[in-house]
Amino acid sequence: MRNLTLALALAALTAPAALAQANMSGHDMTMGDHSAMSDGIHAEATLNSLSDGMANVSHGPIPDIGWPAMTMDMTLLDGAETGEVAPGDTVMMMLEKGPDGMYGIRALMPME
Ligand SMILES: [Cu+2]
Repeated sequence: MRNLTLALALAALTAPAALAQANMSGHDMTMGDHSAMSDGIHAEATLNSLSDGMANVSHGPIPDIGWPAMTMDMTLLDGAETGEVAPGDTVMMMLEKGPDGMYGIRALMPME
């Protein structure tokens, strides 16, 4: 009986440490994912028009990738999410490099 109590006490002591370690590795993975996604750029823009595979946007400077403010056509990447925005909206653009190495739109989200 005494051994069982000791075993339970040990389990209670070591469990939180195991949990903490799991959290730590989870955190590390999140950090790793984030740096792996450093190609993902967010920028605010006005959506001027939206057509199949293309969006025309007016965006401010995007220092992350060295772009000045401009109005431009941008490719919509395969499977880009644009369902909740319409021309005239102020949007948050999520940009990623496409297969051609050029930045394209991964998603357009309405600005709150
Ligand atoms: Cu531009």
